[in-house]
Amino acid sequence: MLRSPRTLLSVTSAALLVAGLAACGGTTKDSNTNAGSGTQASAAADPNAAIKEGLKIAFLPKQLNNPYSDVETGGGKVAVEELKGEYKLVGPNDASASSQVSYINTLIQQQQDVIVVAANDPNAVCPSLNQARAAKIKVITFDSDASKDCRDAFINQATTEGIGQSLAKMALEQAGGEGEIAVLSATPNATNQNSWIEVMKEELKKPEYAKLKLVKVAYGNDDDQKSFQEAQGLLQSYPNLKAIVAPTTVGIAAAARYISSSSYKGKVAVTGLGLPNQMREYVKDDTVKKFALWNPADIGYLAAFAGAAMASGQITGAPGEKFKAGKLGEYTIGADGEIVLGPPTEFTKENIDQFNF
Ligand code: RAM
Repeated sequence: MLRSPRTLLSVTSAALLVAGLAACGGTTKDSNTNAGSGTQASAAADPNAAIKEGLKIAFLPKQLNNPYSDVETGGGKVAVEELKGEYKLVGPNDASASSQVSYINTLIQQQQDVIVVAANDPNAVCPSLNQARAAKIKVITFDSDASKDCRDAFINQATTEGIGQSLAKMALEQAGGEGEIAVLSATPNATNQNSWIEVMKEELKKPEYAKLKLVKVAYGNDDDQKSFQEAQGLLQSYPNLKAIVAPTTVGIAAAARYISSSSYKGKVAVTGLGLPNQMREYVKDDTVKKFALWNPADIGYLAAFAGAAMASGQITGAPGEKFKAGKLGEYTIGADGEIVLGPPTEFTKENIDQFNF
């Protein structure tokens, strides 16, 4: 969750704010406001309701051409098959703020039962998502949340605090306890990365981080080439950099590729969040000592089960409600409609070969 203070706004001014932000093409960390009053729980939940067959469950990740999204939605597909539903996958080829809006509008026309979306911007998607909800479509965010007032539940990969703290800790270890570090993030609008970076910055205020200096947050937009160039640019601007922390699978892979073939190999650490299959060669050639991630397939799987439970009336998104998520077991909805998958895994040379995603 973003930690920015909640602003109390009337419904009308909140709507105007959302419309205004959408019009200007997106929301960056500082302009985001969670103007909603929380999850809309309409009818009462019936925990004994049977899961409906034939539910139309559509996945809309941040972007299609990202190996992370493939693994994530692959897990969703498996779940939809187990649920005897109809799986659909749509999405843009870039993660820019408003790139998902037209897809949401089409999904509404198609009368999907559930839209599972990783928001590229917390507010740009809101008017369309609320139209979907008005059309009785359940909206589940996963991976990257939308503003709370335009979705029914959020599948968070791990706690936001846990991810931010782990990024800070890995940076400290990898930088050898002191010196300059830089963040190489995804897009400037991404809800997930922005909330992790915010937690990271809070962590860096603690005494044990006193000798670590965050000199720059760069954005590779989850585009491989741009991320590579940004990594290169960071070293040109900050030749004394001790570590690049990339809280994005695209960014960390591009940064590792750059460092591994440069004179900075062995001098500049790369850490953050990555896919074991993309990172294996850089762990084995010693460019990367440690990084972290959850299993993206499980997020997609859990999101499909949450969506089906909601579309069947078992849950409404209210805190305390429980539902069963197939092989993952039972989950309880937390504050603000958030469902946490579980703790992330740390990968090193010792364990990386046990993972295949
Ligand atoms: C990228 C995307 C995604 C994020 C992972 C860690 O693939 O930005 O949203 O969760 O990295």
